[in-house]
Amino acid sequence: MSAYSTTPLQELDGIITPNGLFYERHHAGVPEIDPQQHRLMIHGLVKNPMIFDMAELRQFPSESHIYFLECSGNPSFLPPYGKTAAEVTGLVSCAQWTGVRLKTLLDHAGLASKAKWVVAEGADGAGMTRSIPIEKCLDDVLVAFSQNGERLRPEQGYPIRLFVPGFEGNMSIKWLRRLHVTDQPGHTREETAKYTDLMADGRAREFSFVMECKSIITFPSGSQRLTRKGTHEMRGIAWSGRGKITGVDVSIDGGNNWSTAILQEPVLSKALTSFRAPFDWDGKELMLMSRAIDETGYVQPTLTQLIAVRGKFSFYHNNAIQPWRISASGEVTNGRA
Ligand SMILES: Nc1nc2c(c(=O)[nH]1)N[C@H]1C(S)=C(S)[C@@H](COP(=O)(O)O)O[C@H]1N2
Ligand SMILES: [Mo]
Repeated sequence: MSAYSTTPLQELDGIITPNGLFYERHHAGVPEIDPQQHRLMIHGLVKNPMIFDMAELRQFPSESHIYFLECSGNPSFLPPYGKTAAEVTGLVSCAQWTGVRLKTLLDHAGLASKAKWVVAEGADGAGMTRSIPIEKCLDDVLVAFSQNGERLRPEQGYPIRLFVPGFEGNMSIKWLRRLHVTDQPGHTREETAKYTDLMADGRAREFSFVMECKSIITFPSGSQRLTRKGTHEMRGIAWSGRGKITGVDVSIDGGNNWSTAILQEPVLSKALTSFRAPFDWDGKELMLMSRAIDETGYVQPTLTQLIAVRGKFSFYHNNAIQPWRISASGEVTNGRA
């Protein structure tokens, strides 16, 4: 089993990723967990430390929400650049998640006044451990047990995973077994050796949580082909970890001119949003681009703009505009290569 698999974005329509095509990333394999034996512990800065079995968890009030999940290395800044949409940004998917709000469980355990962070730990070989600020934990974080109506698949964290909407995928700890409430972040391996951004001055930025606004054209995209001249429909997806997508601009001339794409309802906060725009192809070379804008007014940057801010050493959090070249013969290739 490979350490990751991507979602075939260029083959899908709509905003819901079928469970069998959801991207998958694990650092030390997929553990086989008996739900009868599995427990979730909440301890640390709480009035009543607790251990829940899975049946107890399902007796709390639950909620369902549609959210995207994206790995922060999607793609990294390093070549080789992918050929297809899946190879470029296939580490993003979107599903309807059902679970108990973490706030509900924390309220139940009773937070101490000093509680500032929750350090979440998985029951896999990696013992994946990440620190989440208490404000986020009391906001929209879920302890999820279902995805698109069915119980989580083993690869997605069965029987329970943390789901941290809009934050880098790594924080949505799968096979969740422990929530340690603390007054400090854990500064765990995953937030020191990895998942930090090395800046131009040699210092590393820790805790770059939010997945910034991004989009990708899925048709026409790399490895596809236009077989007739005339009007075509450009299609794609956009998303932002900060909330709703408010617009997507598209260009066919490499970003010199932009027009406005049509957004397909529903447009949901921290979920994929589909967009469409007609364009003409008369057999000349084109360079297709999309740039998304979110409700904070943030505009998806070019790679040049991103590198100007971050320097050349960044690895994670590349949300740059993705160009696709259409050749005179109709072949679509990565405009970056
Ligand atoms: N316990 C545990 N949780 C984990 C991981 C892991 O290896 N172990 N991988 C993380 C990473 S890097 C990502 S991007 C997401 C992927 O979730 P998915 O496989 O459901 O798409 O899970 C995160 N949670
Ligand atoms: Mo990831």
